Amino acid sequence: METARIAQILAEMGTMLELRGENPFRCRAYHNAAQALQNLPDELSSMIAEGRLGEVPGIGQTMQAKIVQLATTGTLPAYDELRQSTPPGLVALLRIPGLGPKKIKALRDELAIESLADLRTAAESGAIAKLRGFGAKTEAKILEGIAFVEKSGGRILLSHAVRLVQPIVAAVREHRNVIRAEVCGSLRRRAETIGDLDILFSSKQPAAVLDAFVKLPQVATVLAHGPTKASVRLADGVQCDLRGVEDAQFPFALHYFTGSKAHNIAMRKRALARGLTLNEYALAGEKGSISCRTEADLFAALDLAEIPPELREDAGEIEAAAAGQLPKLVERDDLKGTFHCHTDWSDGSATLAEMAAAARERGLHYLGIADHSRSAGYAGGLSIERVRAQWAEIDALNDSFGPSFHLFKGTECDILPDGSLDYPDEVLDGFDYVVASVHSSFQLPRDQMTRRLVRAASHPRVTMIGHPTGRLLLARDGYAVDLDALIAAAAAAGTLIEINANPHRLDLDAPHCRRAKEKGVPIVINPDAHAIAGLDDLDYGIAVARRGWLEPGDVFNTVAVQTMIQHLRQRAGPH
Ligand code: DGT
Ligand code: CA
Ligand code: CA
Ligand code: ZN
Repeated sequence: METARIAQILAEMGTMLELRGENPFRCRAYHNAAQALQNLPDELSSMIAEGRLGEVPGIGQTMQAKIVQLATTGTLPAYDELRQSTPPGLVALLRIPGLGPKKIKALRDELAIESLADLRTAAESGAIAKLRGFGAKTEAKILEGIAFVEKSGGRILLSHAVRLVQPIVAAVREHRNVIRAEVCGSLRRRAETIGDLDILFSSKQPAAVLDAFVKLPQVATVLAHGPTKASVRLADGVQCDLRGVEDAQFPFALHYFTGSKAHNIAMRKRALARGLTLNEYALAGEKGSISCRTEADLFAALDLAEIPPELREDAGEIEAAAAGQLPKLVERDDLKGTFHCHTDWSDGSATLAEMAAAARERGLHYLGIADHSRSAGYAGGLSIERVRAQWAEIDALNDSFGPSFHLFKGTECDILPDGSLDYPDEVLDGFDYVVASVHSSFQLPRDQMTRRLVRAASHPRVTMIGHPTGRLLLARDGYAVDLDALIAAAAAAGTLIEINANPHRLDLDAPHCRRAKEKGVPIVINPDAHAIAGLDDLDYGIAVARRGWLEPGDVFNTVAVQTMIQHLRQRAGPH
């Protein structure tokens, strides 16, 4: 059995014993042993063979016997018994913010709570508020926690994770014993949703850093706290893992804990093919370990160009890096402007002038306005008269800007259920560009929805398709649609497809961006901003584009303002 799995089993046993209220020292022994296994100086199998397991601090005699049994037979009766006698729902309660083993044991003893369902019933009836050591506030918190866990499966949006991690990683970096620290895991890869936060640091005294970490004000519950690793639950229920390594190990650990798991496995294979072993601490060969100062050194040691974290999904990035064919990924500074922004003419909160000023402050040279169309009554959709009034105001603002900034007249035009558009062609002709989006009849069968979007993408006045699947991350699946058919139609008509950078949407997703690129469909990164702050969401759109292998040339809004003015004029044709 793999060492990591053995460590996991011991940790799980420690947790189950805690939930039963066993002697804390006994529980600790399991967690310490699990921790020690993760930091072994050598391969477990050779340490067992040489009888050196006893030398490892944190592994006592009884624990040694258990580890040897697991390593050699793959089973441990004590583990199976514990699992059988621990209700499976009980461990899940640890995911609720503010509930540690002690509280869970009290709930089980006093109210026979053994699952999330039991917990909800008790909290809703007010029984928890009456328990000693709980109270009404805790009960309300528990109800919130249940809602969160059920809604998200425990995952959170990338934007949420970024907000949470920033102050924590800053605090870690400020600690005087820290040499360097980085965010790893799915957050460093800029995945659209995040399971837990992973932070890595290097230090000569990791224990002191971890002691400070578990006392941070953001921490609600300490799940595990050892000499080189701690896991905590933050006040809003999210788990955060912090690991410390020696500085010489940092590049290897950074690479390993950035993942993805699939990428790591492929990298380890590549190392093995060269007679090297790669793990979270080192890259080693016959003649000892190869020292690396940075991740780039690690890649170079395997004859690879440095692979950006966003590409590390074992989706061809290692082959591309070996062949010197990695894309030069688009960056935020490549964006010269953006489209699909709302103002207070429809359901936005800022005025045209305010949005323009905010865009300029963010280094953009053009901004495409796109208030809702007339059918979108729920969102203050614009009548044709209001559209013409808005054009006049945009013309006046453009006169005041000069050549370095430009507002484009646009609309987020509803795609009606039959695929026709919400304004007549002669009105559409007056816009500089048109975003066409679905905002109604989400339940259409897949073939009908596909025909609807294909028809819109083929319309000569449509510049781009907005949020093409309509999904809301962690809240609502997208409507059923054949995206490949949409991409093909967009390619044929020269229509663009949007990456909606709103962190709730991130739609088109990264794998389909890559497909669109292959089919020659340019992508446009739009914030769908409904307020000034929404413009900052462009960073999340860039994350999706990078995960989709896009280069500046694949992204429409990387061209300069004067080129864009001409480009849109040509697309619109003479009228
Ligand atoms: P998440 O937290 O679900 O959003 O996704 P990650 O990728 O952050 O996953 P996490 O937190 O479980 O682990 C962080 C990284 O550690 C992961 O991306 C790759 C590495 N890792 C974790 N478990 C394994 C494993 O069993 N094998 C290998 N090769 N790598 C692993
Ligand atoms: Ca993670
Ligand atoms: Ca983790
Ligand atoms: Zn929309």
